[in-house]
Amino acid sequence: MNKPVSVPEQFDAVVVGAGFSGLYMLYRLRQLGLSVKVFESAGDVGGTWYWNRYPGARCDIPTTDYTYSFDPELEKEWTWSEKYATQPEILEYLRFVADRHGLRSDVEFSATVTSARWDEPEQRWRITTGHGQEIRCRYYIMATGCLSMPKSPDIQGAGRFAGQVYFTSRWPHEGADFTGQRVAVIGTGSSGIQSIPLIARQASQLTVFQRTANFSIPAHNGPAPADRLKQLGEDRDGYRHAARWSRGGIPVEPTDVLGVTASEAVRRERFEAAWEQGELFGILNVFADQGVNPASNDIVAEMIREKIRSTVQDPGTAEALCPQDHYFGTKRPCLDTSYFETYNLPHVRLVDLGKQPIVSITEDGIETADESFGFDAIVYATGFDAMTGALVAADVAGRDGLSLKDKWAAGPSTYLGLMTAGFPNFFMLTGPGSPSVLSNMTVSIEQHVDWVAGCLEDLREEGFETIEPTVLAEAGWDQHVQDCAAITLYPTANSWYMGANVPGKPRVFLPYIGGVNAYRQACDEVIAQGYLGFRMTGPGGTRCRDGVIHRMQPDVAMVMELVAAMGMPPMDTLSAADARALMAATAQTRPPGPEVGEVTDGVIPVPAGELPYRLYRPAAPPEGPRPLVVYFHGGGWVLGDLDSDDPLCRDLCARSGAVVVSVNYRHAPEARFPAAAQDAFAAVQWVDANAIELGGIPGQLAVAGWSAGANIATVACQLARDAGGPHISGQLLICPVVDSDMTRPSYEENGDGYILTTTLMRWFWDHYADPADRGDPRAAPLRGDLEGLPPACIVAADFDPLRDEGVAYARALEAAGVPVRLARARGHTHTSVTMVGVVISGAPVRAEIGEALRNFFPSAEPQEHVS
Ligand code: NA7
Repeated sequence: MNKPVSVPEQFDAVVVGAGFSGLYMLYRLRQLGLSVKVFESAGDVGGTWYWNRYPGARCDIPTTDYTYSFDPELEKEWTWSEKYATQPEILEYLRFVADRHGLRSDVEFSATVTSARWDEPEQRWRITTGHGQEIRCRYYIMATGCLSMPKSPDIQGAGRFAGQVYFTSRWPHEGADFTGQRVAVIGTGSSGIQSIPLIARQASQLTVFQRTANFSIPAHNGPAPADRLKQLGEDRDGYRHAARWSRGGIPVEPTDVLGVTASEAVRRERFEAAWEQGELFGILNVFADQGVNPASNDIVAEMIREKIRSTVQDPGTAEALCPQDHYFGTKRPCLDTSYFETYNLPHVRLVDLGKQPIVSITEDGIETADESFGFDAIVYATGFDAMTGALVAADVAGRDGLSLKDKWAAGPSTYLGLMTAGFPNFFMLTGPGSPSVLSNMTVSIEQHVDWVAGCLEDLREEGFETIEPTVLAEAGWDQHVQDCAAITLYPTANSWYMGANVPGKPRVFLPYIGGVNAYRQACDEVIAQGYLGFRMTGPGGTRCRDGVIHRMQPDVAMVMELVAAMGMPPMDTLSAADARALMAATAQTRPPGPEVGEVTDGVIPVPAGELPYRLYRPAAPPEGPRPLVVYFHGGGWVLGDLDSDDPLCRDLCARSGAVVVSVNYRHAPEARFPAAAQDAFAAVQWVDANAIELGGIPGQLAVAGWSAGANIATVACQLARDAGGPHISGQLLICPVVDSDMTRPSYEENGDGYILTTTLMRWFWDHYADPADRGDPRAAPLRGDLEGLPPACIVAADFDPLRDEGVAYARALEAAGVPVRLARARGHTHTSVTMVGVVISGAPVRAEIGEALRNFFPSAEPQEHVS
């Protein structure tokens, strides 16, 4: 144990932790000329790699990538001996880095920070250590790691065992010798899976207690991959740059092969290649959709299960080792060396706690529901209070004495994973809300540290002394972190990513899953926008540009990028015929939407001729008549047809349990106002009159539409009321056009860049109606008499030029006594909610729509399941 050195009272910065992040932070702070003290509770540098000394402990990212890149000389002088280096070698590397840059002199080892308090009058942090030191610093930086706080054994009787007890996360320096011993290992995460084969080599009996079977692939360890060494040799800077701007922190080209549509041969070939490669980012990239689409994920998962079955000889043990309760990747997959083979050894046994739960640890072993086991040693490989554990345990109190633990009682809240409101000058490296554990940690660490260092430099240059995120910016980031997770399968698992492994811990998705590249871009953008969402104070005053860095749903943003990359001409520069052709062409590439029971086409005789319709009948029982929904497609009265909104109609049908009749009406400019509105009303009359023939329940009829289709749907409601029928039970208006007044703020705010533009809207109006007609309630239904109209569900999307008129219509209907449900499509555009099977974040909005439709028909049967 190092003797505590005397420290000066004041430092510019205090850093907690001397692992990968703390060491680099120290290096960068020194470069800025700041005085720094690092406190490290361990006896040496290394962090995670200091503590996790269990047999078999290795990195699960190839070590050529799991390495600092800030010092090119360092890279020249250090060569990793294996593809996945062992814990001792990684620890040696960190010692080498510390020595090379003389970092130890500013680190106090075996010293724990016991509390940190923000001193408002002083504008400094007051730090207390376990040695009783009192230190003041301007900046307090937690470099405490994501997997550093071991989970306390949450098993009955854990303290009773009289034999040897080991924790993988706190392995003794002198090692452990299990020769001739009866050993239990509890836990089959990475630590268990890495250590079990090696413990089995020594133990006379090894019993593994498995609560959850885990996916693991062979690491195929050996020399560092030749192709990677070649790339690094030829262009190290280019390689590192590509890693920094990659999704996971390793330059892996994301595939665009979809598991659900790939042929069996392609599936097998891609899987086997990833299996042979033995890398996490490879096996997580077999298919582009495996992280979001259950069917695609199942393909990969089943192929891994096949491998397990073909490796483990005893079929019962093999089956118990096959993960079944979570999607592949949603819990951290493992890399192993002979893990599954170990169960073929005669002295190794698996106990499936699902079938045979632990009742208690006893003085001499473990008692399960069925058996008593005697052991000489128990190894706990039970994991960590991940990502937040070390931070909340550190007794940090910010402004007004608010403790971090209390602030985060319902789950962590951060801005960019780097700071948290109410805690000025308090930084976290790899905090919750940062990519950290989902990425190659070293790349993320260097990015976080560089960002913090750059920030401190900017503060100094601009004469500020404190920085703190705003509540608005932080709430926006928290929402974005959850939005990114919500479109994936990850939140469905009981993983430590979700805090699910620690009893009582709030279930919140902890890391940022949007990618290292997207995260880096967000961090850079925040600075480019003058530290958007941060408040900076100093003797010269305060500066705060409040705001939210990402408000758009992540998958909507992705679609927008794809559309922009296609470089299509703006619709409003085309003729109506060309615009229609373009719309039809883009519709070709969409997923088809959910299956329904039956789809039939027909025609509706109306005064103007015949209108084609397509009828969608739900699949699920019961047989017999259903409520009817007459649907009108979008397209500004100019574009669209029965095909254009087909996936949406299927979705509405499946979700509502109603028969949906999608009607094609006459289009402008060939048939201008009021043709479309007249057709809509005539179609509603015809469907009502023919309800029985169409399989509907007479008198249970609603209208629905999107955009201009919603316009004529609600106009039909007004006409039906005025004509004394037919009775309409409800109106679903998705992003409706309800007024010709284009001065509402959303036309300005969202007027350009979100597919439906203000210019395009003007183009639609010009095609549809003469200026003199645009105030007519049959064109601008907001201006009509709204009393006595059917209950409405109105969808208003944040990034829609039509947002404000949709909201205005909802308010006006309410004022007229009409029951209204206003569904906010948060982070969506005019078009994205309707993108069935493409924009996953639209599904909750469509679920709300489906519920609204069902509620229009009180006696209707419950809906079918649509995910
Ligand atoms: P993990 O991945 O959290 O694994 C811990 C294992 O211990 C896991 O199988 C747990 O089952 C099991 N566990 C935890 N508590 C219990 C109790 N009470 N009873 C039985 N089994 C239990 O931690 P690791 O240290 O292996 O790996 C952490 C990360 O380090 C890893 O992901 C890599 O990124 C490196 P569960 O799955 O929760 O049912």
